[in-house]
Amino acid sequence: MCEFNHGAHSHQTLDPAAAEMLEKANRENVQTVWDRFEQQKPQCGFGDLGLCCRNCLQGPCRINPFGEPKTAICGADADLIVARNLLRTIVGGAASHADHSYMAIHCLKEAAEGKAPYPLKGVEKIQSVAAKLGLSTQGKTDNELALEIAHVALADFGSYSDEPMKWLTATVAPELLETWKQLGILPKNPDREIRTAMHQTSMGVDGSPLNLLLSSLKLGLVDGYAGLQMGTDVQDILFGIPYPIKTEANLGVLSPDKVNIVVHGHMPEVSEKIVEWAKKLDNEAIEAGAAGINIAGICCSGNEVLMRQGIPLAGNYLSQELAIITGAVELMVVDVQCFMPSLTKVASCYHTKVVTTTPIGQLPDAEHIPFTPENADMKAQETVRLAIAAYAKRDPAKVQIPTHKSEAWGGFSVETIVETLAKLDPVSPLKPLVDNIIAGNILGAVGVVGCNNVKAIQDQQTVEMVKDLLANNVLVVATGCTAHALAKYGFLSPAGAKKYAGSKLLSVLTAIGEAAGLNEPLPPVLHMGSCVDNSRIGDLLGALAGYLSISIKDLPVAASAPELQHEKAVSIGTWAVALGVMTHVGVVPPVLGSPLVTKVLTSDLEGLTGGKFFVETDPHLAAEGILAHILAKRKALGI
Ligand code: BF8
Ligand code: SF4
Repeated sequence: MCEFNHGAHSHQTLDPAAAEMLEKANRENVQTVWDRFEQQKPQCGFGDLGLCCRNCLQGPCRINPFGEPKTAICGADADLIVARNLLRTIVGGAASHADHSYMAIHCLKEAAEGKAPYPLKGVEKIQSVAAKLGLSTQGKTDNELALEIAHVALADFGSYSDEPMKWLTATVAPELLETWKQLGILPKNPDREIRTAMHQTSMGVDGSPLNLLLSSLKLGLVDGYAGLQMGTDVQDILFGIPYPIKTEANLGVLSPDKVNIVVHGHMPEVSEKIVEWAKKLDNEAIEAGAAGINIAGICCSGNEVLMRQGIPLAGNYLSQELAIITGAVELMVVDVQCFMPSLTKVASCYHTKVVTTTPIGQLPDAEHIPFTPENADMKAQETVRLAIAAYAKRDPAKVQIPTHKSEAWGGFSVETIVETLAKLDPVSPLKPLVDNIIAGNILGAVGVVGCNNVKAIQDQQTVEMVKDLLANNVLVVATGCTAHALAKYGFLSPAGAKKYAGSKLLSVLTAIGEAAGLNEPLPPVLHMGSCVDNSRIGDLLGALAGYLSISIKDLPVAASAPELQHEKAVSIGTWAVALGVMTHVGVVPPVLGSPLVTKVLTSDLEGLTGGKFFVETDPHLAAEGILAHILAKRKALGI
């Protein structure tokens, strides 16, 4: 594995720390995701266009976009194959998010019943979620109420009625519900919708591309409410509502003299316990000759512990192998989603231990330490002690930690944003924000979210596009690996406001920052959390639309995933367009093989929900398109 002969090709990253580690990987003959991408070239054109089907054993079938065959063995054409594949992609994303939130609900139930060692830290959230769900709170303890909330969530997963999901109907405005009802896309039990969509896309069932596209919207709503919304609500109850907190980002956060543990994946049930026990076992690390224990985060686990604990970010999706290549990571603990199967191979070149923790997320050469809500304390101790033991095996000759790191603020929950704005107007906190939008000081707002994708230069599309948006006085909120990307270049810091924000936006950020007692402007990009926390952006949009008595689709806002890679990013995007938000994607999804599907997604959809996809791989043109959209929405509002 450490004998990989790198050819002469340039690595594609904007991040100087990543570039430094890629040179190290070259010297040490370690293969990375960029090398494997090169080996995959040229990627299959049929797959790229969405024109390959393997849904039955007569296949694989391919449609030739330039001639024959125009139909597959069973008679499916390009439109059908692309629409079926798209729905299966969205099912993959929705299933990942729904399963993630189900695990959190299970943990909440065990915790509320006193069977799992998680004190419920989000007491205010218990009250607000109970109110949203219409639960009576009188005479109930926090634990009793939390248990009732867990049961409402579980009832959605166990429902056999034809009623739409309770969590959805309790969250969104009646007017949106009506739109979705008219379209026939209100999801029932999320597990059932996932099953039905797999059935619908199997050989010889749905032959209607348009019907499949409507189901795609429905599965987008499964993602939005059984995944994102439920996940965030439940995680806030368990671990607390995030509040602004300062930290640092990029590989420079790794410590030269401490035991470095990297948390990676998505489940705060695991990462929070690692943080807790790392603090408690710090002395053992000192006894082992280290200066203590340092935790850093990759991907969404990083975002989760950043928001609530101020843990620094080591890097986003494409940097996960590079963290190990520093030679300074004793242990990387993963749970579910977005960890590369290559991690153990990279780790085998160093002293790094890789620990898997869930029954469905195992790696053959990793140490498997199965976490459950009940045993989490024990398993977290075991994991942290494994890291301490690994410290003795660190090879100083192989250690090279890049110096790059930037100040980054995280933890901008909706609760925090409203509380901060209340310093300006205690009676009507959203008023100052809306007034500034109306006055044009804030031109609009964009949620920039999603991943890295090895097809794009790491972080570049995100950074270039966000620079253009901020310069044009557009406020940006970010989640997921995009938040990491922006953190690395200073966008999540007050200094970033002075550097990147247009003058009008800067004056608003400064006024809010001063009112909040910061003596500095707010960061121009507000870090709203992990990918499930995109629900927070949905909540904020709902609140703004409600305040103005208009629909979300009429707001001067947009969403963007400049470097998406995961199925989850596609399902989140589909939820966003169902909400009525124009959603930019900077990597072309595999739909271009069907002119019909492409047209529906990028144009016709607007007539149904108000939202649509906007595909643009050039970051400056993407920003232009988004700005034009925001200006058109402003014009329609008469502002
Ligand atoms: O759920 S942004 S690469 S880590 S999928 Fe994955 Fe994409 Fe990162 Fe978080 Ni979201
Ligand atoms: Fe081919 Fe149809 Fe089977 Fe797909 S379902 S592999 S298009 S025969």
